[in-house]
Amino acid sequence: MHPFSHSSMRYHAAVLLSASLLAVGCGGTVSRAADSSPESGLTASSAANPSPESGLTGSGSVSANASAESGTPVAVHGALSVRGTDLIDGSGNPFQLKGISTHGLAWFPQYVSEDAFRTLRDGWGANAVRLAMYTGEYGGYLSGGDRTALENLIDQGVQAAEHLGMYVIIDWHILSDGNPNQHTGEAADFFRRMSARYANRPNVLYEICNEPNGGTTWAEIKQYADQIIPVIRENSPEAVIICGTPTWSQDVDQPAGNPLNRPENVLYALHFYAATHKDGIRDKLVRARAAGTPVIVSEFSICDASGNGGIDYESAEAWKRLLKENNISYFSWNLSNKAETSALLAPGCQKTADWEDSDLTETGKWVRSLMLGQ
Ligand code: IDC
Repeated sequence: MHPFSHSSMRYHAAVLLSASLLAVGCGGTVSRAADSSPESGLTASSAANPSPESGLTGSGSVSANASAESGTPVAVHGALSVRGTDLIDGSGNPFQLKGISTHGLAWFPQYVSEDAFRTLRDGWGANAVRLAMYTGEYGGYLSGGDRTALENLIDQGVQAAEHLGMYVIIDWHILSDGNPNQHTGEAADFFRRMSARYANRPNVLYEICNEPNGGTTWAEIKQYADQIIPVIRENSPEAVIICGTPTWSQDVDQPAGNPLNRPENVLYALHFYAATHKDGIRDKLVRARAAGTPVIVSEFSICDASGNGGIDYESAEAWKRLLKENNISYFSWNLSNKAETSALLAPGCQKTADWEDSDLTETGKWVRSLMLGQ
């Protein structure tokens, strides 16, 4: 049974309720009843089950799965696209993704679930999640990891997001493998299959190279992106694609001088760690937008760039103001209980959903307040 009539109110009410109650585990109770439908298999693609109830217009590719909740972020906002420097929703209004990034899928698979994502949606105000699949680190997709298991985790994450009406980024998380051209063939193969599997899903975004580094130039990233973007476009012509930028996705001011061959519906990644990246990187964001480049913060935290160390609240507040002023989408690193400052969950926390205040780190509390607009 689907509570189509009042579920939009339910979603918003849940966010407000949890804002006032400081999200003391209320996420699960508010909407769990709506999720009784069985998991649909990969082949039961949403395109086959257009949902007449969603009543969305102006976003041709919206096709909610029959088992998805309505009144959710995706049901309300539909397929996203890029216009000028803005991300816009299916009705043409500016839209801000507010999301949480997983840690490495291979390392913390326990948080890739509908219960975890529902807690983020209803308790934290998140409308999106990012699935970080390392390529070069231990257990990564290109470094001995179990590719089938990793793709199954991605599928689990995409299905969970779809049922909850949340947006989801599939992130090819290069890091130690600093130049994406090292593995263009594998990336093309991966994105060909992902974009075919999730063709026409209004909620799926593709991030094609997390953080180029080690001296990789924008010209080299462009060379890679100009090969990968057409592969995705063949299956998912309208999907929003996120492209990394040089120096661990800090040099977002560079694409303007040397545009991609097919820049439609592409966002450029700027990643920051507030204790390391300050005015210099904030200036890059401002300059990039002034030059017409649409920016997304597809990863950030408020500690230093190691993912650890102290929190810089002053710099974090400056970033918060800048994101708000410019309506920039953001994703907080990381959903895990690893003993590091950027982890959102306390090291001792064993719960995989329905977190309470005492389960969160200082970063977790700050990020939740940010998302709840406090
Ligand atoms: C870090 C994790 C850490 C892990 C390491 C692997 O927090 O637990 O051991 O990766 O090398 C990034 C990367 C992101 C990093 C993060 C913190 O995208 O993968 O995660 N960071 O160093 N860019 C800037 C910082």
